[in-house]
Amino acid sequence: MINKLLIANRGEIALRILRAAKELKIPTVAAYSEADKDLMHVKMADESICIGPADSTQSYLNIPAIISAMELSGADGVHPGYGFLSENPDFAEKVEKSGFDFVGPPASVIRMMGNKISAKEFALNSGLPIVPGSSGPIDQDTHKKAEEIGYPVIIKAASGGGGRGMRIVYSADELNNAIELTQQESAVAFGDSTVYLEKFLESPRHIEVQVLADRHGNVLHLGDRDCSMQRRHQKVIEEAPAMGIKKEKREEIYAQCIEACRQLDYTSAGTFEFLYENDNFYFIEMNTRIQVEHPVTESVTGLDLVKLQLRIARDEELKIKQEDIVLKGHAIECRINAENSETYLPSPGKILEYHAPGGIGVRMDSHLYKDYTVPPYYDSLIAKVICRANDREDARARLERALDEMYVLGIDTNLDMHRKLIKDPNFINGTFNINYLENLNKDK
Ligand code: MV4
Repeated sequence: MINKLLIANRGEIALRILRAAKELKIPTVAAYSEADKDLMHVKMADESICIGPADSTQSYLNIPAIISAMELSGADGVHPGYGFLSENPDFAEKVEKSGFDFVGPPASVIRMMGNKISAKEFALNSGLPIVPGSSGPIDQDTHKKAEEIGYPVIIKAASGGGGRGMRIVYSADELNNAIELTQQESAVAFGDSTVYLEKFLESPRHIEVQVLADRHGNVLHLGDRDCSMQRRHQKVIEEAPAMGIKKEKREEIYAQCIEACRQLDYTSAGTFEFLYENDNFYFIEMNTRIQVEHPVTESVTGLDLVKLQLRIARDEELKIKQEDIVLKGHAIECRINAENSETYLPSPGKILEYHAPGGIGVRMDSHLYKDYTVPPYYDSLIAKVICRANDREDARARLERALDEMYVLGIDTNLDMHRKLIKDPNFINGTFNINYLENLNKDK
């Protein structure tokens, strides 16, 4: 039911969750680490409880500490946000078994999607298009399979994801060595040496489909996003909808995602991730959490995804039908990080002065305030600036204006990088893929 919600996260997403809970009149408990007592949402929550030291393994990743915080505060629901425990099936299971509500899909679904081989196998069986490759873990037939699909191929860890545990192989003589190295690395990193093989797509876009499902069998898609503008597996700019995809192609992939959700008994918000190349979608992973970039989808649908997640977790039935969801205009998000513009290293410290952009069509999700000190222990995301307008160029121009208004003094940020990037002719024209930003930085 959720009569009191524990927020098991920090930063902008914790504030985002707090705002949604407030609108639903759900009392909140902020679970925070020793380094985070000054966070905006900790001050704003009805209650707060310290769950451990700054080191996230002892606080935001500490399952017993979070369960205890629920018991001590009387919270009966928990929102994990993104990162940390959001896709940890053991945590979701523990919450379920304690009789509490986990804001997300069932633990069993999180577990299945956490294994990339079982996720792919499920996707294949449900009718989603997948990247050609080994059906299941690597075996004696792998060399034959690699010849068949053609080099380059990629070896991926079954327990990897988000860019960790992968190796590209350009020719047959490198294959065995690459398999062995990836297996060794995966064993160390994930405690699971299982790897699989796929055709390596050399210049795809990263396109994802947002879905939402309640506990009464209603499943909706909320359109797509392009997240190709990234470096080192960190998304930098995201937008909705993705440019230049034919209507029929879109409708086809949406229908396949909805069918997959039905077969999974999926609930809550989720995202199907695809590589997109030569007008074809290839499923790679499913994210079973709310994502950083959800505001671009909120901006074009007018829906509050976090509020809907909470309503779903309270067993409410979705009132909106698919035909009620009309995508309006275009939205673009810039991720503002506290980082050094040359080294990309985190740049924590005290915010001396600060101005948030505003005006029509501008949204800023941020926990920053003047005199707040960004701690060095966590992700360097300090703000998301999202602009919506009736078309992409107007949204882009609005973002250009909004970024010019914004300033953060006292720490280094990537604001200047964003100001440049959104004026880049290839960004303006939409001629970019997942390699674009990485290659742009190489030229410097
Ligand atoms: C790939 C690929 C090319 N071909 N798989 C990286 C993260 C993980 N989610 C999957 N990833 C990739 N899988 C095949 N068969 C290229 C990537 C990839 C990537 C994907 C999405 C967004 C950014 C990326 C950056 C580098 C590599």
